[in-house]
Amino acid sequence: MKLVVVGLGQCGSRLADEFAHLNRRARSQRGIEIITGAFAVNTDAADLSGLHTISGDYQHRILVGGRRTGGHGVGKINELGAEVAREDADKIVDAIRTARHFFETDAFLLIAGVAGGTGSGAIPIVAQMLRERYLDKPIYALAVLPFAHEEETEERTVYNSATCLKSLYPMVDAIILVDNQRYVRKDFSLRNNLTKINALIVEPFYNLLCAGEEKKTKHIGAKTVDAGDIIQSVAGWTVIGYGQTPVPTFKWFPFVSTNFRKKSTETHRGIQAMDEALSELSLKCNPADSGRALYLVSAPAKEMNMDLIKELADYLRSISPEAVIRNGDYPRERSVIDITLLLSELNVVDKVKDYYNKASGVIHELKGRREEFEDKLKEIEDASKDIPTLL
Ligand SMILES: Nc1nc2c(ncn2[C@@H]2O[C@H](COP(=O)(O)OP(=O)(O)OP(=O)(O)O)[C@@H](O)[C@H]2O)c(=O)[nH]1
Ligand SMILES: [Mg+2]
Repeated sequence: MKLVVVGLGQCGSRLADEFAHLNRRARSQRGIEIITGAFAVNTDAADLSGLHTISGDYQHRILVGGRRTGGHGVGKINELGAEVAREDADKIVDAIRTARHFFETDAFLLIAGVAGGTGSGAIPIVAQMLRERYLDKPIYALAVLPFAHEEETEERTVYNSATCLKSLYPMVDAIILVDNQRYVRKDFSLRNNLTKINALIVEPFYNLLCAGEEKKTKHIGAKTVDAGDIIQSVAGWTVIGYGQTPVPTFKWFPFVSTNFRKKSTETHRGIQAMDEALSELSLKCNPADSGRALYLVSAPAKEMNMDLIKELADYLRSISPEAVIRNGDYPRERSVIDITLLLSELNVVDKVKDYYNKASGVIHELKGRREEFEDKLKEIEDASKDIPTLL
């Protein structure tokens, strides 16, 4: 599958840069392209210049709202982020259209941190603009949810997340939810290391995007996962997971490795990788709540067999009984079995519901505070009523 990737705001831009890097890797390791254009849109000039892989010209690193924000961001006011995106809409869409291989694009992927200002405000607007112009291309969003400490300490965090997700949902085909907090738990030393978190967020997309673009026969599976399968499998609220199990490169006792034993260990390794993918989902959710699922098994060709694929299908069916499940295999040389899993069309997403509930409370409280503030101002004004003015 080939994507045009558009990152909005700091978080979005850095992740789009990571996708551009993924494309470089696909090109050098596998001789294929998975990204037809990578763009970063921001109100912050310094953040744009800090990117590594996205082309450095103004048509790929797009500065918006220059006059209004002075190139310094919108300070977490996502209404301003939305306004600026609306004003500079043509600049963004024109740049995207001129991507070199635009005509080969299967879908758009828009990325933003929902708790910020620029990305959070701009992502629904850009989605809407693309929706109006490109009726035939699916639009996906990768929405990065804030760390727990941000929710506790910054008032705007929950409000921005709620308004962004509510506005975005009707404009896109699917929202892939990624909870920053999940990546902190994996390794505490990563706590402040966003670069490593970004690499972890993007990694599951590598095989998924490459599988359908392979040209070498030895890397084409018995059942390929291509753009069509992904488009059919991804809708609504979505999460992604990734797990892997190493495959020993040599065997200690080849004489005891009879066929059926060999198969059962491979199946076991496959299940182990699937378990990891399920426990490392990008947002905590219950697989039983998904309406569609897709998994891709990548493994050395000799490790891939019908039993493995069937066992995995049975296993996923047992935990996501309602889901329409698609799957595929991707023969690789590396001695690991890895599994990329998408759970989609989720009908229970507690985290999102929580944002909506909490934001409603915040709105109420803010309104009360605003009224109190205005009353106090009014008191000062009243006290000045007998004082002459110099104007
Ligand atoms: N995973 C990840 N999250 C990030 C990164 N940068 C920021 N965030 C998260 O994104 C949210 C803040 O959004 P930003 O992208 O920094 O904000 P912005 O869109 O640039 O908006 P303003 O700076 O207010 O103009 C917070 O929840 C951060 O934790 C990053 O590189 N990776
Ligand atoms: Mg910023």
